[in-house]
Amino acid sequence: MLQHPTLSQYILDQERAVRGSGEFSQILLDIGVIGKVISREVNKAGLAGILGEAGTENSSGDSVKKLDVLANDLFVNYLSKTGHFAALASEEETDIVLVPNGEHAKYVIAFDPLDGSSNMDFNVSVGSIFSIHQRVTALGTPATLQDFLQPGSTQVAAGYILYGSSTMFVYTTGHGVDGFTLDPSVGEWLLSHPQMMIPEHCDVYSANEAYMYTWAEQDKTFLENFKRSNPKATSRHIGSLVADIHRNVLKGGIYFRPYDDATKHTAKLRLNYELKPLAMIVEQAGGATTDGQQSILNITPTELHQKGVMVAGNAAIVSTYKR
Ligand code: AFP
Repeated sequence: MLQHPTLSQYILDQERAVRGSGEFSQILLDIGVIGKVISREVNKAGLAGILGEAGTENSSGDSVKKLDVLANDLFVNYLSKTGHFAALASEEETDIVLVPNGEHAKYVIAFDPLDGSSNMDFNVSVGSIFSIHQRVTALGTPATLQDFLQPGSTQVAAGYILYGSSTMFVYTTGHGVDGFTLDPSVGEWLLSHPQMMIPEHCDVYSANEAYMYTWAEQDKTFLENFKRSNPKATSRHIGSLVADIHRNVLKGGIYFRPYDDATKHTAKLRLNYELKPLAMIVEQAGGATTDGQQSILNITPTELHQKGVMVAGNAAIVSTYKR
């Protein structure tokens, strides 16, 4: 039955090849467990109206948590108990969360537990995103905000779980990008997309063109040039970042999110939870990312919840975007 290696077989093989300690394998397996639980909850979200509205009580009198709250609680509670992390940062939490007795743990993790959750009610794909760094503060002391203010280039692993028509776990540890599909019948992640690479051919662009009227002139020109120079250019924008990036990595495409309002420099996407990890995936899959001046991976955040812009996808096209 299992022609494809499972996540644990694959990770343990990789770990043996580099004679690792096994700690990293365990971290990825833990994230895989969280992904399976969220996948189960997302799949029955449509039943919320039958079993009880989120935020209320279900027919059995149990309170039904909103899915983004549930996903956040799961990430925080599960990862706090693994012993691998000194602190966590979530898109849903105001400040970093120190792990009790985590002073001797080597890593910190930032995550967006359920990105695109405003799409949930309409059965549109959503995703969880994570970014892992080694601490810069001394082992034996509590982690601090400083541990999260590191550029994406120092991430030791990053990835996402996409809850779509099937559930996929896609990650990189800096040696390419591997994708696993959840076989719900046996509850296993199976290696379905080894060493994902962005195809060279690129017809797709993903942009929320509703904001175009407030874009800078060069942003409008960039997109116009892309369309004009490619007669097959076509738009695919889901408005759920993980799904947009995933499709573009597999099919070839450009994700285009400049400042929504160029005069006010308003941006929506968060560096620590969305941009850094997804930029690592795109670049490890042979693509490129930029904010118009430098790779997204070279930006050092100065605030935990910092927002930014991103153009990501096929390297030849991304390299032509300047701001
Ligand atoms: P939500 O989690 O609030 O749905 O935001 C998701 C998101 O950050 C990202 O997944 C989308 O690509 C982006 O917002 C879409 O936002 P716009 O509707 O402003 O394009």
